[in-house]
Amino acid sequence: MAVNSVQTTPIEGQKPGTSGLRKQTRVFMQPAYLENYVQSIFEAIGGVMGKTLTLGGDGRYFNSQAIQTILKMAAANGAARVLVGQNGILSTPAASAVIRARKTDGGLILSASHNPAGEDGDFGLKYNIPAGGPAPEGITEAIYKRSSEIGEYRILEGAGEVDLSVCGETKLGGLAVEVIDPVAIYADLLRSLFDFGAIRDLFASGFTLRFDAMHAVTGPYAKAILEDELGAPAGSVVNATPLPDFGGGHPDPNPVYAKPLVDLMMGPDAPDFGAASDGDGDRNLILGRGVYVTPSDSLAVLTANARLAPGYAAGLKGVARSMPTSRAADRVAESLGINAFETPTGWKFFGTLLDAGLVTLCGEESAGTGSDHLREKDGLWAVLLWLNILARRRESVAAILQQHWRDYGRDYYTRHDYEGVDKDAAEALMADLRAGLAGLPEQSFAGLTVSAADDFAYTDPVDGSTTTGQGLRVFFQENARAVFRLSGTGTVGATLRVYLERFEDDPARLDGDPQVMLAEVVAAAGEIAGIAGRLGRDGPDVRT
Ligand code: G16
Repeated sequence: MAVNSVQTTPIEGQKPGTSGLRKQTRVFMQPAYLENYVQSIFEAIGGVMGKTLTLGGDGRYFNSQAIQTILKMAAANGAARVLVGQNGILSTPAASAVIRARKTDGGLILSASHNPAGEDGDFGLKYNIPAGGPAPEGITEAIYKRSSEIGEYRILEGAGEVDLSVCGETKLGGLAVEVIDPVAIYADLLRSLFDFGAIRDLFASGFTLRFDAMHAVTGPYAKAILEDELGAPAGSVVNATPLPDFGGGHPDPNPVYAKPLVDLMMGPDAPDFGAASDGDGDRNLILGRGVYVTPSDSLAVLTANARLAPGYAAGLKGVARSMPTSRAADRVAESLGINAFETPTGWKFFGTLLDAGLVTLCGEESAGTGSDHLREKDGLWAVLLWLNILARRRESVAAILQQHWRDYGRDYYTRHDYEGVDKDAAEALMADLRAGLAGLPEQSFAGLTVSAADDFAYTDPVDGSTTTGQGLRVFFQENARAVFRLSGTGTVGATLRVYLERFEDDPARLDGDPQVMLAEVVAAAGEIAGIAGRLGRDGPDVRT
């Protein structure tokens, strides 16, 4: 075995998006693409000489090959130890748990999250810092800068593949490769937060569950925790075997891509509780019999009820949500007298607030919820917190939600996605909208009058860093809001996201259909941005 310094040239476009670098799998498989990016990460964090890293991914196509390459590069760059999930698998929350529990010098997570997998799908790679969370913008910018200057990468030559199928330690040159159980550390952490006894009693009383792992990484975690440990009936976890192409599906847990689960929950044979997670296990979808809980409402309900779980019994320090997430959690925070923060989209923006002890729970409309137990959002954690609350309240999901709306009012909410649209057209739409923002106040659209409009900017209250251009907000006098943003996680064309909400506290109007209750806001947003004409689309591809 020898360390080989391979001459290379910069590859354009290695710019991390909302959450790491995501590209089509074939792009990642091009010669030197992965190697350039990994070397850029190593150099941007000051090298890995003598360091310990965590490594794992969601098991999608190219995961195994990429892991072997990264191990050889870590060895060649002088890393002391890499903790790698068995067979190269670690869900994103489990990777965060390992980084924190074993105090590694950060980690590399291989995933394109909810994006489809396979040779014709997507692949991704991100670096998480030693606190366990996604690298903040200062580091991702340094990685990108490095990738545009790179002249060589280092890799171990003459080494065979490391066997990752058995837990234990092996050597790769001077590097210790420690293959770890992907579930154990993570399950220990969850056990410390929730009343597993109460949840076990709930299942023993006949409570029924369907968890759809969507053939992605959470299957083994969900089976071990929900079925084997908590006693959910065998078969409660479906699509539990992770497949390299996620079974050809789109593991984004929303009402469109998790339609079979939603149909079951809305039908006569619905179990008491339904949930799903995404490709890498950090997102969640929550359903009750006959009811879909929006991620924004889920965050609010969890904030209001978290004290029922032992890990949060002492109360919450605060709650943070991304800007496009509805204001439902803010109302709960106000009534509890705790902090509430509004951050840009991207879990990385919660890191400083969590590290500083300013917030305990965080959530995003994009189906992410989590707490200070990790620095990633955590799909199974959200499911267990809901189960813990249900085990203590012994009411249905629908009853809990309705009571919540009676107590706090309801933020009707929907997100409309226009996927795979022409990039230039989408960028021009946003540019024109941005240019016209100042002229919007006092104008009326579809019966609603604009009260204010801006381009969201954020100054981190802990480290003072500033981020601009994070989404265009239009507020209406009628207690409604529309937000426009381009997705930062797609790989083809552009995806326009339009986030729509309206607050209602009339007790007689709390049970409406969001698409009906928001029809005026949808129409106003369409008019303001000229969506149909400019994008040539009659309607969105996804309504969450
Ligand atoms: C990532 C980020 C989230 C973000 C989401 C949506 O999630 O970690 O914080 O809300 O992308 O991003 P966008 O609207 O830019 O597509 P994940 O689950 O894809 O890692």
